[in-house]
Amino acid sequence: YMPLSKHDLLCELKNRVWFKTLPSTEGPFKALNYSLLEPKNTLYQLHHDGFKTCAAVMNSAAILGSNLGEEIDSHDAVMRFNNAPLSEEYRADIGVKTTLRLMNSQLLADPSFNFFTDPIYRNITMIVWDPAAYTGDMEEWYQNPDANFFSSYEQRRRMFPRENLYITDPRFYWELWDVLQENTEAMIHPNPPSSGFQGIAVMLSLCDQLDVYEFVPSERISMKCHYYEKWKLNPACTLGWWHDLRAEKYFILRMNQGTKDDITKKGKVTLSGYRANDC
Ligand code: NCC
Repeated sequence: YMPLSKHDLLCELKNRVWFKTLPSTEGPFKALNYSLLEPKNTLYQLHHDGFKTCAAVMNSAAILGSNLGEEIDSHDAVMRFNNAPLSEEYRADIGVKTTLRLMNSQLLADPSFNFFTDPIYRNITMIVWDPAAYTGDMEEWYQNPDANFFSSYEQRRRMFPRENLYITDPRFYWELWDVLQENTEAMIHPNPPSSGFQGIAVMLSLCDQLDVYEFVPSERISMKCHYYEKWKLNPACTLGWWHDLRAEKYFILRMNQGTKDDITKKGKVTLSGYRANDC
């Protein structure tokens, strides 16, 4: 096992991991005419010029007290995850700007997330993924998704036909998983990568430079889970259980172009995007 350099790790991602939307021309999605439901432009057509500077803000409680809100909002594009709220009380630490939101399928399937009414899900680009088997059997996935979100997706597409809401092709995150496993000395869980890690890969394909906040934890690391659930203690949120967050975080740390101080004080890792690298 020979660890790759920063540049070679990034090139592995660049050469093998590009975001793809649901294969609407295959299997059940073809039969169901899913291509008619899809947004008019692909993610790369929509953001064809890409972005110079980007931020990806994790849902970690460690961001509380960081005062990073302004710094985060000064990026050209900001990605947030799942139901991460933008309420006034968190603004100073997390900012408010949101360009993209990457969510797991629970957010659409479970009505308690108020996906259809909460303004945090309006006027942004959204990506939703659902854990599918590594085998890539689309029929089986459609019949038995991890969370029952296909009907909500259809309903939402009819409600807001001009919205850019994408379903991830499971092959995207399994390709990402392959690169993670091949570059991790230990065996990792055979589960899809976390939303945070998937989002980092999406942003690397869109941005020249990406600042990732509180993925690799700062000195504010704690037992707490989310910045919006101050009472919930669960170290697995930060260290992983179902998702192999430790492997993901170590992988990202190995590509860091920023300083140690940025990690300790800000929980910030700076990565150079696909476009900024010749591979
Ligand atoms: O917790 P979650 O993730 O929504 O967080 C988004 C991403 O932020 C990073 N994170 C979060 C908390 C923390 N203390 N440290 C972190 O590094 C992770 O990279 C994470 O991916 C998910 O990945 O989709 C996840 O979603 C939740 C949950 O479904 C949503 O929050 C909606 O309630 C999962 N929790 C459960 O299913 C109970 C979580 O395992 C993964």
